[in-house]
Amino acid sequence: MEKKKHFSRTLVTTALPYANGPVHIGHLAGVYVPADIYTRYLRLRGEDVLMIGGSDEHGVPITIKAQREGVTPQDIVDRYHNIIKDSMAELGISFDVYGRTTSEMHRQTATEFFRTLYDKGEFVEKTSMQYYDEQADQWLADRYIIGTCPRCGNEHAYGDQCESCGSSLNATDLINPHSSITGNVPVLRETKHWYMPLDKWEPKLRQWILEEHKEWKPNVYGQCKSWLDGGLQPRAVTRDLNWGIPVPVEGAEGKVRYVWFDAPIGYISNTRELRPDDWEKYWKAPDTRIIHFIGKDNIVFHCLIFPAMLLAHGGYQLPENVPSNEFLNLEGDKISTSRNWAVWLHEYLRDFPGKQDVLRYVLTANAPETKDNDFTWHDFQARNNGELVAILGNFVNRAIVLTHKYFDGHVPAAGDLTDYDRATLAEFQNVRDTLSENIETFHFRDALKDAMNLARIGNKYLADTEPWKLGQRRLEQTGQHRRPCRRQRGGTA
Ligand code: B3M
Ligand code: ZN
Repeated sequence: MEKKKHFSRTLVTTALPYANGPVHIGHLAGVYVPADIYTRYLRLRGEDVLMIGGSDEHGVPITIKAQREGVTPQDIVDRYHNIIKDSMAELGISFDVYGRTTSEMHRQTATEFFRTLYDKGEFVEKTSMQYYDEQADQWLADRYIIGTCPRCGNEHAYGDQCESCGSSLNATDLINPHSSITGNVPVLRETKHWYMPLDKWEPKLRQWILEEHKEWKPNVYGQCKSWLDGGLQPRAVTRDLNWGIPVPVEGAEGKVRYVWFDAPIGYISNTRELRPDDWEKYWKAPDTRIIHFIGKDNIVFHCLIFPAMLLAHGGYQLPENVPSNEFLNLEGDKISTSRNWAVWLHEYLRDFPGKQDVLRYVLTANAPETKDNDFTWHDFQARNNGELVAILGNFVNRAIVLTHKYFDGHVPAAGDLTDYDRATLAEFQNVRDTLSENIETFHFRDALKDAMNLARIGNKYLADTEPWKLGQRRLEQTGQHRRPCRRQRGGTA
């Protein structure tokens, strides 16, 4: 068996949600709940781990929302950053920092990063034809332009990305392009941009992923392989837009950085915000394990584009793994913000007060780890009643009631163990080891099954050994059997 690498610390990053709307169960199941399980597990083991999150506040998703509502982009991000931050905290997602890409620290970090690449000659400056909406009098970057994906035929692909097949696109690749502002067919106009020659990094990326990370999840590895086999193209990293971080070089007035060239650096700036004095070891030390938790539409950005940026910069570690989930549907239908078809986290928390763990449980039990999955309220109810209450709740309740009734609320020292006791303890040990292994390899559904198996074994043990009989005898021997039981109502246990 391959020897496990030793890491002294772990940096967990979670995709930065666009601050153009609240988060829903799809985001939670895909990214935040699994990342939180992984981080809490490492913390419990006493490891040095940081969980980094934050809002993605630049780019076209924000300006489109602002235009539709007739407010400023700043209004939009201020509103949704707070809703997202508060609701995730209330769900118990235990970020060590939840920052934002409009922060001063981010602007500074991102600007330094750009300058370093620029000064090293890592960009290619190129004039090309880009789409322009004459009626709106505006350049059509990214989501401002919609058309048919040349790879999968999805008719609602954006100018930078198809969310259906995960492809990262150039606007001019789209078939049948039209403006998302006016619906018009756009014209082409000349403009200058800075490009990252991804082709230059292709051999390194090939070696790193295809040879050195065969253990990555098949969906992630497969997408990367298909991209690499298709050949990487230079990507523009600047945009003609008035919302974002200005491009800090001459001749780039009025241009901002492409949001995907900006947001991943947010992981770095948020780490720096949290640990101003020693952030670098979490990014640069070879014994740091970096894990990016993301959704499947972000694979190409985290596995190819961001690593190429880090390689071009120099001095940074590449991620050890990029566990990416598939999508969660709702009652058989794709979750959609525009159709308001979602379970929004802030509304769930309002409608089910105190029921955070039920949602976390159901989203993990049903996590779309290997294929798209479906969330239904029927399943939610069935899992709550049939699993959480009947198995886990029952076990915990019986153990606590017994401890209070017969041992005054203190767990007693173990007496002589029977063979059955020993076998049960060994079984616990085995399941616990499998559970650990499953969490460490990002199989959270299986890990949850293991956790529930611990409760099942416990319930069976209680039913088989009937410790209340023993307890009753003990009370009778010590003459305490008439003492009323404090705090508990009695019952079988
Ligand atoms: N905001 C896309 C998304 O929410 C984007 C992720 C950024 S991670 C650096 O799907
Ligand atoms: Zn596509």
